[in-house]
Amino acid sequence: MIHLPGLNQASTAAGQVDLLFLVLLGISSFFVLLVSGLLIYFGVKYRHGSSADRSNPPATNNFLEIGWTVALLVIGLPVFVWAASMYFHDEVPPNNVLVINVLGKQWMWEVVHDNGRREINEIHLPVNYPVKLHMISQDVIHSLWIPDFRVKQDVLPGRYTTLWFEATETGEFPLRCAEYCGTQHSGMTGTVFVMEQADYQAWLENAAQGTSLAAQGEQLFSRLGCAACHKLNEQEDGRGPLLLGLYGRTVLLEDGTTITADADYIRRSIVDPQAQIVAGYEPIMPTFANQVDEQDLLALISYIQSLANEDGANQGK
Ligand code: HEC
Ligand SMILES: [Cu+2]
Repeated sequence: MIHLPGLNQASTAAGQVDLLFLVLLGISSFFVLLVSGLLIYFGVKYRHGSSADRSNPPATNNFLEIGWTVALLVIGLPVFVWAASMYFHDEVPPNNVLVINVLGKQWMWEVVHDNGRREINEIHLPVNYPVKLHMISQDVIHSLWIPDFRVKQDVLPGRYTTLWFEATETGEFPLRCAEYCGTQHSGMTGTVFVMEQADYQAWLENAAQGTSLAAQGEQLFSRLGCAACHKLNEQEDGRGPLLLGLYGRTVLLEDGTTITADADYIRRSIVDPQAQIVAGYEPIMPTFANQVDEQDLLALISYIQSLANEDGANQGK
């Protein structure tokens, strides 16, 4: 496979991205050469004082007009279809994906694994296994970029974005912020450690930190008094809806619309509960925006996600 200089091709997407990039570069170069070549040729041919024939300039040339329109269409559409299908592939992760949470803030990357292990400016992950980064910013817009994987995604305040990839080589790869985010933006760098799957498991379980994200969420859930309104079994009647099996379910809202209960919805339900009221309930839930930070929100979401519904089904993140 063709290689871009200075970069590894360390993910399943990298070869495709490079090929597309080189094809686009090739097409552009061809037209740059064609247009500038003609420019120089005509410049010389019709220069002041030359004996070129200027008597009968053509007003239209249908053959040329149709020719270059069709030719560009024939070149452009396949490139569009190709790039679009790559884009869809890069947007939709496979089902068995490993989720790793990433918080961007001025000026570092904070990484939280589901078992509670944390790291700063480092992401450890397994080779040959699909990984999805579940990301949010605590302040301004950042952008997580792993050049050797050819993947990049904005990290926004107030909304989760995701980025998935499958690393194909073990080793250390640079991690960058690709969105100017303040004075120390250029220092917002780190390292991705791609490990053999067994080594990764060992690394993950080696966490002395202990408590899983869901367990931290459970503690928060009782400390913040959520349980006063949200009961955890069908028998008890709470003032708020039952959260069992909420994750991934379709929720009917007071205004008649429906919404899928994903991480964004649950996050919004906690920081801005008045924005979307569940049908059949009073808008009495207070906002917790000043009592929780993004880490707490990840923990609460992870906890709610772990609450399977009655028949034990759980949609997964
Ligand atoms: C004063 C009672 C009360 C407290 C305390 C409370 N909630 Fe709620 N909550 C509600 C009510 C009522 C609703 C439904 C109306 C709405 O959407 O605001 C709701 C809705 C929700 C929803 C959306 C549920 C669905 O079925 O779509 C989530 C998620 C949620 N709350 C999480 C929490 C969490 C987490 C906490 C603690 C940090 C909490 N709530 C604290 C009353 C409460
Ligand atoms: Cu940044």
